[in-house]
Amino acid sequence: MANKSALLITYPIRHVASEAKSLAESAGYSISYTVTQKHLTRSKFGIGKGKADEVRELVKSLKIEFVIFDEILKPTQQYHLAKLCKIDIIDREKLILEIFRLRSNTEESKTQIKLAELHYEAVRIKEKVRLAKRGEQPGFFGLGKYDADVHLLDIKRRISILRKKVLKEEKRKLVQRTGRARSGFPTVSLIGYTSVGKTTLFNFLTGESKLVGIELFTTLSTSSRVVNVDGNKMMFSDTVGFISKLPAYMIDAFRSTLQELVFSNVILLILDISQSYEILRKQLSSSFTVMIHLGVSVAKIIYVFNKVDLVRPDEAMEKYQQLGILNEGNKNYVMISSKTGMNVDVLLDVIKSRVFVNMMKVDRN
Ligand SMILES: Nc1nc2c(ncn2[C@@H]2O[C@H](COP(=O)(O)OP(=O)(O)OP(=O)(O)O)[C@@H](O)[C@H]2O)c(=O)[nH]1
Ligand SMILES: [Mg+2]
Repeated sequence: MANKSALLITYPIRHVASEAKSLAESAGYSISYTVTQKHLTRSKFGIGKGKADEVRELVKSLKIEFVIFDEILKPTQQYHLAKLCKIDIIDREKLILEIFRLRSNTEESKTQIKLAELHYEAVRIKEKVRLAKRGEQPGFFGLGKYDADVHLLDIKRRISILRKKVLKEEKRKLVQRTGRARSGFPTVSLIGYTSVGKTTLFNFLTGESKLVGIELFTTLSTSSRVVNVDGNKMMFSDTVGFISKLPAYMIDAFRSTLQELVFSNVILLILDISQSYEILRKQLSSSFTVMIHLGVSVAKIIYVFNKVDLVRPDEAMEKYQQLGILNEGNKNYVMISSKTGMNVDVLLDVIKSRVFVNMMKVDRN
């Protein structure tokens, strides 16, 4: 894939800027220039007018093809900035959608992503209609020239067809899950921020060889395998990673994939302990946001600090303590390396005891 030259507008915070760059690269852009700003949510352009003019000049002189804006922009802001710079503005929402689209390789994930894309488009067409009524002529820069109302109706129709498809898949999975529940296998789901090592751990536990990678969002669809752990059969599920500022409708589009979590007996919330405290906090809060949105019980969590092979033990402990995770009597965290297998046996012991406790709780309810 030929890389598209882009100018990145992001926050002046190292880990935030570096994540934005990884996202952009994962979507096939190469960043030719980076502009950092403390505020990216100003009313008209996201950034201030002076900065926006500066960006316009940079775009012209450096022959930039796209501007990547590391915030979720309102359609009006996106429109104003696109009009000023005369090129497409890819905001964080669009960037994530583009990566999802590139990575989707199953029928189900393709449908889910199409649904999210149509939602994104519908919001922008509505804005186009609104701008047109105000006498503006928003008929360019991706907004389309044809009759917006007709287009909007068509999108709504397609959304409703895809929703039905997703719903059908949800039902199919529910039947599958009920069957599984009857067969009595406890289920253990692996969740966490993108790139923390979920699939690497899944592969280690199940002997699978699912794709892992440093790029963001390597996994987009769920894989489940039954594993015999010391005579106890358990079902492990790997799933799509999370990221900060993931709009709720995108979580909803992945609902059938993520619903597995609601029914799991144990949730392994995986964090990358080799990252800074700020990033760990972000990984934790993004995972909580998704879990709360889906209605997953936080009580089922075992915190798994992965990539411990990359840090000194005292450093790892210090970060864990800084996070202030409540540990009410039961050990609810394990430090492991999915790459070397270090402590995975300890993790399995913790899982076994937790599965038993959690299943007892379910039985009593
Ligand atoms: N050093 C080290 N690297 C690891 C470990 N676990 C995973 N990695 C690396 O981290 C990167 C991401 O691993 P994945 O397993 O693809 O992560 P993921 O959480 O499944 O990521 P997504 O599917 O993109 O959300 C890969 O380059 C892995 O080799 C570990 O314990 N130690
Ligand atoms: Mg993965």
